Amino acid sequence: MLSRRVYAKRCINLSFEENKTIDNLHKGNTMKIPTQTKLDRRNFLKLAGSALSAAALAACASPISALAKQNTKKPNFIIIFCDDLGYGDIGCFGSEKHRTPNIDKMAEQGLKLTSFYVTSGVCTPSRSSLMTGCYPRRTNMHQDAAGLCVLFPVAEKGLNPNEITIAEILKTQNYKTACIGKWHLGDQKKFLPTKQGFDFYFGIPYSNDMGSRQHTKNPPLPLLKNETVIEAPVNQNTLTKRYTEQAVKFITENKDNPFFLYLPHTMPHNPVHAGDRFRDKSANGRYGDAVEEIDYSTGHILKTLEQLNIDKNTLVIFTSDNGAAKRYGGSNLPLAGFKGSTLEGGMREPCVVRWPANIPAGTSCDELTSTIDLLPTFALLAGAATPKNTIIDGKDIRPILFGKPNAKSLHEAFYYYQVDQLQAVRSGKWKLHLPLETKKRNWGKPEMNYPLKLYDLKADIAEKYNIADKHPDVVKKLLALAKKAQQDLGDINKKGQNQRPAAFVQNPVPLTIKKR
Ligand SMILES: [Ca+2]
Repeated sequence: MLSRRVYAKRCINLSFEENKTIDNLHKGNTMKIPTQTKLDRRNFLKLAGSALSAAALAACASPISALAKQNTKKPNFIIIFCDDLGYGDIGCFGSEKHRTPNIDKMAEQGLKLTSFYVTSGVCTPSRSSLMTGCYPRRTNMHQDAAGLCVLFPVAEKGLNPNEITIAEILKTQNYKTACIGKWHLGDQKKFLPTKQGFDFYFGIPYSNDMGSRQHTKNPPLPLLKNETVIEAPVNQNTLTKRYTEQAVKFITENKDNPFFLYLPHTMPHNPVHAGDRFRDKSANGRYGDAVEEIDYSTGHILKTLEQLNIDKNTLVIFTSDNGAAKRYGGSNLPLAGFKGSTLEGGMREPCVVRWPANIPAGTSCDELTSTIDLLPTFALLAGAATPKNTIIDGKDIRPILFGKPNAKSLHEAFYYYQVDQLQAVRSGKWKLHLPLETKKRNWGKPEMNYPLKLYDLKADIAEKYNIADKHPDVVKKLLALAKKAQQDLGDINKKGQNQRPAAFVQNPVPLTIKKR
């Protein structure tokens, strides 16, 4: 379960501002509460528990009614997170095969982020970053207990409950939270979304190709409601529809209070499924059917926000957990490479952000942004503090979202890891592929004697023209940045100085329907 003691400790040490607030409140000086440091008593107590000091408890007690009022103005957050959807798979990012009018309209009303990255070309590490605001190696979620690239069913490993997730941060500000979809950060009870800050969970715990149909040793693919398996094997044809219904229900029930909806779709990951209304309707087989159903789902959610008159106060992000796979019909064009690669196609994702009250309509930004930025940015937007004694790799991207003139990425460098190996680094428009004797792949034999390559991504988004010879100073600078990451986060056979442990359970058990 969530380590209450650790959370309480971190809450108390959150920041100078936070401590000042507690001091002020303790002295009865409730007029000086900084807006970013409002504490919600119920959730704060729930999370912080018995380890919280008496002073902090007293601090939480007085301003309850005032805070409740202010909380109604906090923005809602929705993250629609596809599984294996490619950079070129939606209309507003260039797809000519898939009809995605709802997502395209969302882009017309909002912002396209065209250099938006996930931190890994595969599910588990990528999702760990969205939840924690950190690179996967920071939290040791870059590989499973056996060194494979993702978690598998009945895994002894999971995201450490001591990590403070984006949901837990929002809980301190009285948000209602739901995770509806594929989790993939641990399938044992102590690792489920309900133990990581989510009030409600509905979905599958790992990938849809990890059921007993694909691997006889696995349990039938389970569908969970909170911590209980309610269907196994799950009927995948109706999953997108059911996720959407659950999402609309959650939004409707929480229209009067701030909420965070994390909607990690199971589709269009292989084996690709679509509902009756969408099956055999697209121009791109089952893959296209699934993408068009996700588009419909997105439109339905946006329409619900409008009908409830909360769309202006709701920030919605649409993106994907990694690039399209090579075989199943998806496209990463114009990027090179596929899922499971440190080429752009594996890790740069289509991203659309809509928030009518704050994000200018019909805009686009090519500054480097990433899923790791969402935790600190949402925290700031919600008036919550981020844990100051814990390294967070993400940056505040509010100026980019709000379309501030000349808003720049705050990332000096972005790091591309494949499992445990650092393979590339980007800084500004430059991307350096490191020279590697053995370049690791997720599966199969490594690529041998991979040479150093430098690309100018502004001029050469497809990574075709190696211009390392012409820019020795740039190569030198990026090699130095790579060295920093190798020391900080580690590399193959090298521990990083600032990594934090994942968590493990002994004797993991399969998630199955309990017999009555
Ligand atoms: Ca994926």
